[in-house]
Amino acid sequence: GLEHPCDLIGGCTLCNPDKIAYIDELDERDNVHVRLEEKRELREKGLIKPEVEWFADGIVCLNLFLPVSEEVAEAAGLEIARRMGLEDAEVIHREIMHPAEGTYLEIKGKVPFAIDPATLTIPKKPEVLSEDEIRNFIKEHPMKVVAATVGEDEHSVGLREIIDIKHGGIEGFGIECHYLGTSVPVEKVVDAAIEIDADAVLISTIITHADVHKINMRKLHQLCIEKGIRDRVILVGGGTQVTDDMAREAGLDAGFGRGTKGIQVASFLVKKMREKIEKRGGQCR
Ligand code: B12
Repeated sequence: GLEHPCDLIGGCTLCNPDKIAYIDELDERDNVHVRLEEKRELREKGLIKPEVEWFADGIVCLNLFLPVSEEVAEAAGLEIARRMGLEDAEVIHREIMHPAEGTYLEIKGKVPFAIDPATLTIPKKPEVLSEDEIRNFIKEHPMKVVAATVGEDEHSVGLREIIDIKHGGIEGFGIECHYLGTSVPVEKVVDAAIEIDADAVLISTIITHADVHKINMRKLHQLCIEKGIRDRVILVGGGTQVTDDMAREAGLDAGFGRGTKGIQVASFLVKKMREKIEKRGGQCR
């Protein structure tokens, strides 16, 4: 069979851009051939530059609010854009919020540089297990988790997304979740984990003033050691400013930040549980 329908004609213009027949333009200084030549290096080396009108024209848009009148805001906005290194900056939209508040501006300008993707540190896409694989594992090895937002953190939405069945959370895979609520002291979370004999503890900590997220994660790890349950429970932290490296440094088994999906957390719990079972020679506990 054919892999692509266009294989029959030696590839379409998307598969083989050389097939594109450009219409000759009359202006000898500004035509498609000149423009393509200017950007040849970018195309050949796969460099990245923002674009709006033309390929790699470098155009970016800046949104800013300045607490001053419209005229002052416009002049200040253009100066800010200039100092940020934007070329050909112009104000493309202005909106007076309330005269007592200030002015919202949108500024368009160009960045003169391109980014070589080879120089970037690109985070690995988290590997997730299939829904069936997770559900089957949980059926054979039922898991219980305790979850709470800790310290003085009232931000419950993120953690609920990770747990709730209606948001594709871990409950949906058959994991039994005991949600303790918001602003729960870490001590209480650990007591609850002991009481229900939990396999994992999930804490959320979004408020991060004075590194309180790191302090709470470390406290959870330490308390579990003190109470003699650290080798039994999987500890997971999450929140907008939490990263996997940071959580592991604080003694937890994993950390999840902005944009996490329930299936990523369920996959991690299953993989970690499998590791534990293997270490115990096939025993769950
Ligand atoms: C809604 C909200 C509130 C609501 C919370 C209501 C509720 N029931 O949750 C209310 C009005 C109560 C609130 C109050 C405050 N808030 Co507020 N709030 C927000 C807001 C707008 C959205 C947060 C949210 O729900 N995001 C959506 C969810 C889905 O995303 P998420 O939380 O990041 O969660 C995801 C991941 O982080 C991860 N995750 C999160 N937790 C966990 C846990 C585990 C185990 C795992 C695996 C993953 C995980 O998975 C989630 C899904 O992808 C943010 C700004 C923003 N846009 O982010 C500010 C924000 C979080 N708040 C902030 C602040 C400062 C406050 C207040 C201190 C304000 C004040 N001075 O009173 C108070 C603090 C109250 C308190 N004691 O906690 C700051 C925090 C700054 C900081 N970095 O420390 C933010 C960032 C706003 C800002 N830019 O200043 N807030």
